[in-house]
Amino acid sequence: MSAYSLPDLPYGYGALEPHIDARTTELHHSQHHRSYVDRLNATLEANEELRAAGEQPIEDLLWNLPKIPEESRTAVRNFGGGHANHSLFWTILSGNGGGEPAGSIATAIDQDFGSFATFRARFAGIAVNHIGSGWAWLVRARNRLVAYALPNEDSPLTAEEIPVLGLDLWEHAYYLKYEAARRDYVEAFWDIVNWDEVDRRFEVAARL
Ligand code: MN3
Repeated sequence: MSAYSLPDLPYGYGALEPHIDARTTELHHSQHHRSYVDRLNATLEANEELRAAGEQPIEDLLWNLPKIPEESRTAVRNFGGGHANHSLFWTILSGNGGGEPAGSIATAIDQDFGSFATFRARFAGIAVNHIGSGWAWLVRARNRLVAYALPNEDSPLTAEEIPVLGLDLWEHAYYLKYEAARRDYVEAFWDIVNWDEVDRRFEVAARL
């Protein structure tokens, strides 16, 4: 029995064109994300103690990472993080996205960063300057919004911080179209952010 499953994308593989090309989205979802799900399930199935752990939502599994037996913890961190991160990523993107945020998230960004323009420049700087694989994150932490990068598939949830926006910085996320120009990929990201979904996630996080 598989505990976790690959979610369908909320749009077709070409929906994020021209900002993210269809082939990249297809490989990213059907190969990379699927591989995280499969390897997470294999990790949980291989350890009798972990079978019940796979019954919780993926977010809870990562929140409770310290409770995972040490011999399996790195695998759960990587593959569970990969599943959670990509599951968030697909929802905060939209072919009809872009523009500026509205609602509670807009107010919070103004409050914690000064303005949307300041936030956008800070987040883009973090994303462009991060070395190697990882993600740029906007998280709700200790009642405020914070932006930072984490390496690999590490999830903010493991630090008990709630991600509301994330940008995949692995080369598989952009290299087919952008090659070494990560800066252009980061710039294109702003045209496909689904701010309604970011706002929804922020409101859920603010209630926790
Ligand atoms: Mn990825």
